[in-house]
Amino acid sequence: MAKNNKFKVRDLKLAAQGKTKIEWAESRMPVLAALRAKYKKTKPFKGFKIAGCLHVTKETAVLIRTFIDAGAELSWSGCNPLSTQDDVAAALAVDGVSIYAWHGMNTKEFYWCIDRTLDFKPQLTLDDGADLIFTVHNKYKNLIPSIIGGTEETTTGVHRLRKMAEQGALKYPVFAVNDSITKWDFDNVYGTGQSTIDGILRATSVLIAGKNFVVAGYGHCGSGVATRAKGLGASTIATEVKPTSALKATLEGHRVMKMDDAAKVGDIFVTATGVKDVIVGRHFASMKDGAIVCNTGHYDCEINLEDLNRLKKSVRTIRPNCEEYTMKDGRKIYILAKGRLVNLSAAEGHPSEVMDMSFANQFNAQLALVNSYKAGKKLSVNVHVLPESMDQAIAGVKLSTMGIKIDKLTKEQIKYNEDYSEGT
Ligand code: XFA
Repeated sequence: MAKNNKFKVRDLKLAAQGKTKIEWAESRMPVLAALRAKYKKTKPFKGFKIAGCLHVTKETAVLIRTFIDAGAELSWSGCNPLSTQDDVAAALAVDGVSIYAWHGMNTKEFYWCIDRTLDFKPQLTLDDGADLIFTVHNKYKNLIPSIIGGTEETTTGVHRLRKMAEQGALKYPVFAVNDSITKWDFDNVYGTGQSTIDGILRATSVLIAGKNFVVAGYGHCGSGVATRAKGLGASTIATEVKPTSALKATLEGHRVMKMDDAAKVGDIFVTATGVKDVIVGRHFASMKDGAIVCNTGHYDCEINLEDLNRLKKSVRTIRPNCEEYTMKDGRKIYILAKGRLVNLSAAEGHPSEVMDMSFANQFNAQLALVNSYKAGKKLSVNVHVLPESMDQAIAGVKLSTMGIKIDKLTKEQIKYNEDYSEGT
């Protein structure tokens, strides 16, 4: 590849280390590898420019390489100043990718980077959090006529885009990658499930078996965490506000109770609700000596640390991401990662195997945009979801790379199903 790429990264000397990391992720992302092999010859993205605004991690680097092999031209920035892996960014820059990302950049720099990725007039945008789409809509309206469409990775981004579409403010079609089953279900249940346990273990190294493990919120993330904790031998307790979720937790073998009651018996607490003040002063006041408390929900306000600070006598750091609060009555309570997402702060977020499927959806969504453009079929200016058949295709490839074979419906079975649904 001709290396006329523009970039701004922290330190190019980190490139070799970044390359090793990317290769490791690559070996764990078989669905992207399959897409790469499939489109390497036909290059469906040839002549198309994609601007991306997505966490610059080793997994994203594998997605970037997949797009490049499929013929795309790219320009990339990170979508969060703290998620950029500087060694990965360096490896991409050395590899010829136009990339603007470094760890710890400020807000002004963040938008400067987005602006640079728009300099090359992309026809496609790829987002995590919709900042790129917003920037195009607010600042670079002139680009809109030549933009085919965009894709969005997260719940928050999709939510913002749907609001925009409702108000008629959205000016080009967008695929909500987040809404694919192979994205959000697997991210939340298996990604968050494992990485949360990973974070707790790295921060504390406690034995999970035999502990009363309290999970606040039995949504997809909470159920993933609870299932893993149970698998490690914990006695699991879920707290909920929604009857159907509470019932589900009960039937899946977890005890369900109010937080006021769970607070008295829990050894380890994980919040995964998305709302604030899940664990507050009165809960800290009734906790057992030695209780460990952490959060894996979207916000860092699920645990009320102001309340805890009022109840404490002293605080000290025990190990990275583990702070010991000594209460006025002498009990000790341990807070992990200052109440921020423990799976990101104390562990490494979603494993590559999980990102593999999320990013295969990103790839398919971008490809769907290009294919509809080539076919002369204009997608309506709205937030679209990928067809279920694409979810099934991704899951199918994942299974086959795992060496797992499944059954196929026979012609007779298909006919039976069709007759049945017609009500005959
Ligand atoms: C960092 C991600 C965020 C990293 C990057 C470096 C390291 C660890 C911050 C992120 C997201 Cl906000 O990645 C993790 Cl050392 N991810 C996604 C991710 N999680 N998300 C857990 O791993 C999903 C999510 C989150 C946090 C949805 C809604 C709100 C918060 C990007 C990524 N992860 C794989 C990293 N493997 C090293 O590529």
